[in-house]
Amino acid sequence: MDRSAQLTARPAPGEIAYDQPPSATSAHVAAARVLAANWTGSSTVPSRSLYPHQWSWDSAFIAIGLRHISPLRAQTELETLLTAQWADGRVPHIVFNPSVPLDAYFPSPDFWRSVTAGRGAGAPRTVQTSGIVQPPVHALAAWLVHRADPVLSRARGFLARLHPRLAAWHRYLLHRRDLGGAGLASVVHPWEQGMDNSPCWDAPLARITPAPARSFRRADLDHGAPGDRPTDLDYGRYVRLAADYRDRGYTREDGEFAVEDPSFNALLIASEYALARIAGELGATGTARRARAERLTATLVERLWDPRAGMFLCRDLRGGGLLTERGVGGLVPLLLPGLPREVAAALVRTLRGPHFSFGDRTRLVPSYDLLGEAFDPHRYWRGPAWFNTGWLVERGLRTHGETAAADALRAAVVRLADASGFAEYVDPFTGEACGATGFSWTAALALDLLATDHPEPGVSPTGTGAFDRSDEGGDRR
Ligand code: 9WN
Repeated sequence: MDRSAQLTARPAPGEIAYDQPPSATSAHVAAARVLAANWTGSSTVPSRSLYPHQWSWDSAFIAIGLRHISPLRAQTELETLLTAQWADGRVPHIVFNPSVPLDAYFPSPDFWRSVTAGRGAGAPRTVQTSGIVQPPVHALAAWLVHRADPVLSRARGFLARLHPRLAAWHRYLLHRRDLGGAGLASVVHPWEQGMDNSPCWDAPLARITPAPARSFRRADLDHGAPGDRPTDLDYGRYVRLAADYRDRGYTREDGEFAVEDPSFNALLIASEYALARIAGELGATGTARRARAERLTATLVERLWDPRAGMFLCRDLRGGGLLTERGVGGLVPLLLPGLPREVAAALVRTLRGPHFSFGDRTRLVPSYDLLGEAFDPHRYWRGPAWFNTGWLVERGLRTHGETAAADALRAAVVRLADASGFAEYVDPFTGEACGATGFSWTAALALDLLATDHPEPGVSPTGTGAFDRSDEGGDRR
């Protein structure tokens, strides 16, 4: 099969040869080709078919991979996204491309109506966006992109221009979104956390009256198999929550859904460490930010760690208490260097234990508990393995010196990404491709793991662990 056919074809189960790794060069070329095909000139779409606009956390992951091919494109990716930032600091989860037809994706700009409904919150006037957010991976991405080519970055004033925007973004999350009052940021819609359809949201979503099915038309089913996608009932609830937030002017976060999520907050903390580095590069001191990242790590453990589950859980602020569902987001805090040693060790045991079975029954980390009642190996975020969470857990394992497990996960990400045609997600047991193929962050993060071969293990207590390495281009000033 020629390469372009491979990028769109979905391999049948059993077709994937796990034990024949792709050559690094062919995987690199194929991944770079996906990113080139999805580049619009100023940013990258997650998928040409399913997601034809710019998505916030996708762009951060994409930039992390793009820096190995074109540091300039990687910088531009983040700059384009941050141009659509709202005056209150929020970075919208979608930046719409005006040349894409309205019916290509739902909910479209005429649903969000950011320019009018978001006026009070400072939505931009010249670009249409959604009104909710996604996980704050951006400062981390900006730091890594800078490290890939510090000379270009300094010449273009990349960090100097981004720093105030990133600082405003974190301020928004740490103040406006501290709905629980303990210091952590909350999400007000499942799409904000990025794992839309996770069973973690089933209990809080059950309280939401769905919008009538006839009141909207899903575009995702034009491209994806219904069995791989959220149900109509879930969609009705997503629509209701987003419409209610919009109708409150995107300024009142007192809706029926409010959750403190471990992955969202771990990414915020990792990005706080990165912002401290960025401040240092710009001649300021990052001490206060680093101290805050350490304090937030302690708060995360206090609020969301469940020693019996051996992992982090979500806190439902409207239903009162920790949700019992085990989602992969509960393993993501492993990337934090300041975790207590026993917490990190327990997370690694959970990753290898019966609920996720990494290295035994599963090839990549499943998005949800293998033993959970809602587990489904193909349906969106209810079991399949995703490449961004694989990458995050790999970074975490490396941060805590779990080199053998990190090497195994790294190899699995690269192999399955390439073999699945850079699928959006895969069956965690068989590696069968699900969702879209030619998916941007799958290609980008495979590229990143291909490029960052065997970094030094170990933790820098004031740095960002595995992100804080010497193999990212270095300082060529
Ligand atoms: C809603 C773009 C996005 C990802 C999310 C993923 C999916 C959108 C959707 O696609 O969400 O934002 O329509 O399902 O869940 O993580 O950012 O790739």
